[in-house]
This record gives sequence, structure tokens and C-alpha cells, in this order.
Amino acid sequence: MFGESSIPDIFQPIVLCYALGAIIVLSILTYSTVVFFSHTPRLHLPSESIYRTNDGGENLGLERKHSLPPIISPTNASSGNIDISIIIPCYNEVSRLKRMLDEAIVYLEEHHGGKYEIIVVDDGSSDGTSNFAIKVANEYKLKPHVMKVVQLEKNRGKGGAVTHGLLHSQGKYALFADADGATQFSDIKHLINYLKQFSNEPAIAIGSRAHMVNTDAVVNRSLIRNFLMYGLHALVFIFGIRKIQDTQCGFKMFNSQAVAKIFPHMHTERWIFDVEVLLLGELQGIKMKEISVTWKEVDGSKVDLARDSIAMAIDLVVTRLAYLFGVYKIDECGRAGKKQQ
Ligand SMILES: Nc1nc2c(ncn2[C@@H]2O[C@H](COP(=O)(O)OP(=O)(O)O)[C@@H](O)[C@H]2O)c(=O)[nH]1
Ligand SMILES: [Mg+2]
Repeated sequence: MFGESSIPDIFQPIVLCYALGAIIVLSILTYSTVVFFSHTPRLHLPSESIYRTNDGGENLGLERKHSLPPIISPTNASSGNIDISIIIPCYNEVSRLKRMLDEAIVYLEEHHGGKYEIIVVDDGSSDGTSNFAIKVANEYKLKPHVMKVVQLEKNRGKGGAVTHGLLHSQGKYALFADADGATQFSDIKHLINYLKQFSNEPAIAIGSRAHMVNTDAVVNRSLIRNFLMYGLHALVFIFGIRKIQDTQCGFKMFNSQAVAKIFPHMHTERWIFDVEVLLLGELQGIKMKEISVTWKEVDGSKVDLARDSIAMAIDLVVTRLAYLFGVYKIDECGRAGKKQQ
């Protein structure tokens, strides 16, 4: 048999050595690249454990400062008496936030009055987003502490802001929702209905636009945006999230057990954090389901297509491989109560 091989016997060990060498070099290169591009989340600064609410009267700036509730860890899930927490990551959102808050506050007052909180995480905005949110709380005469406004000292990215807000939430269910109000807020009821089935185990309800792929909302987006969207979907599929069609929708809800299982472990602070959330969910066998929501394109997107799509592609591949190679480990981010908090 061997004598018939196209490679003479004498060269076979050499070829094998080359092949082995190439595999080793490639593995080292891939591993080093993953380590190079991996993220270590910055732990929050003392000023970021503080929030403002509308307790200063009509004059903005007179509000008192309050401590956020203790950070949620895997062994310390929230046990507050609030039904719903809404986390809104905001980066320079003065022009878009009002519409979203109008829709959310009207719905929440009607269906969950007295039992909800809105946590606005202002991610180092320079346009006065924090003050604007307090102004809206005043306009609606919300009781103090219904709206909590946290200001991050420096921009961290949407994932960092969402993680920070969720780790300080108190609701039995916690939703993060984009400030542009692109998703119809009342669809929250479908997400809650799904989570209600799980009283004692973690679960995630994933707002999804997958059913809208052929509708005007998506078709009318620019060609380049759609091209990049399909490219990203392909990468997400190749790199392992196969059960979820729309990983990127900014409308996801968690019960408090899922918040405790996922968010203390987050590394990714930028756009692709949704994929890490879902990966952490899959790795830990957490129940999750995509739930169709009504969504429309809203102008003023903060995504810079040229810059962000490259960063997103890198983060996506790196996140997947980092868990595969053990570069990212559960419980290593310093928020799980094992290291400094
Ligand atoms: N915290 C934080 N949030 C951001 C940042 N950029 C965008 N966001 C928020 O992420 C959400 C979605 O942003 P958007 O620009 O509408 O993204 P798109 O819908 O994917 O185009 C909004 O609530 C933004 O305020 C950022 O750098 N930091
Ligand atoms: Mg948007």
C-alpha cells in the first residue's frame, strides 16, 4: 500500500514534520491574535455607583446623589420588590430619547405602575442627556427613584453601559432597550409572557426582527447597511450562534436569575456584546427564545458603518474563539465576588 503512495517513503516523515510545524505555528498565531484582540472590561469607578433622580424640584442640578443597589453577582441575584427594570444605554441621545421615554412611561404607568424602574445609563454623553432624562421624569411627575440616571465618566460602549445598568437593576425582569425607540415598547408584554414560565430558572427573551427581513423596514435601509447586516449574520452563523436569527436587536429581556448568570461575566463592551450575552447563555444551558417584535428604522444611528463593522467582525470572531481557547473564562471579570468588585 505505502509503496503506491505518490510521496516516496523517505520524504514522508519530512512532510509530516512540516505539516505538524505549520499546524503549531498557525495555532500559536491564532491564539496570540485572540489574546491581542480580547477585552478586559474596566471595573466601574466610584462615581459610577451613584445615580440621580428627579428629587431636586424643577431646577435641574439640585438633585441629591444616591448609591445604586449593590452589584448583582452569580451568588447574589436581585431580590428587589420591583417587577420590571428598563435599562436604556444612551450616548448623546437628547434628540431621540423623548419619544422612547414617552412610549415607555405611558405603557409602564398603565401596566406596572409603582412596580418598575427606568435606569438611564448615560455613557459619557456631551449633549446633556442625563439632565434631559431628569427633565422628562419631572415632566411626567414620576416619583423619585422610578427613574435613575447613572453617568459614566468615560464612554464605554453600548455593551459596557447595558452591563452596568443590568448589574444594578432590581427587577424580577430586566429589559435593555435602545434609546431611539425603534422597537414598539408595548411588545415587552410578549417577552414577559415568555419569561413568566420560568419561576426558578434563568431565561432570556430575545426581541427579534427576523420576521421583518423582507418588509419595507429592512428593504428600505441603505444597500451598504443591508450588505453589512447579511455579512454579520453569516459570521454569527459560522461562529456559532445558530439557533438565534437576530442576535443584534436592542430589545432583550432577562429574569433576575439570568442577569446574575450572565452579566457578571461580560467582557465585550462594544456593539458585539449581544453575541457574548447569547454565548454565555448557551454555554450555561440557559433557556432562551426569539420573540418577534415590531420595529422601525429610526434616524440618527450611532453606528459608523466603515469603522464599526470592521471592529464588530473582529470582536465577533475573537469572542467565539476566546471562549473556545479558554482566553475568556466565566468568573474572571472581577464582578463575580471572587476578585475585587
Ligand atoms: N452606552 C452607549 N450606548 C451607545 C453608544 N452608541 C450607541 N449607543 C446606544 O445604543 C443604542 C442603539 O444605538 P443606535 O445608534 O440606534 O444603533 P442602531 O440601531 O444599531 O443603528 C442607543 O440607545 C444608543 O444611545 C455608545 O457608545 N455607548
Ligand atoms: Mg437604532
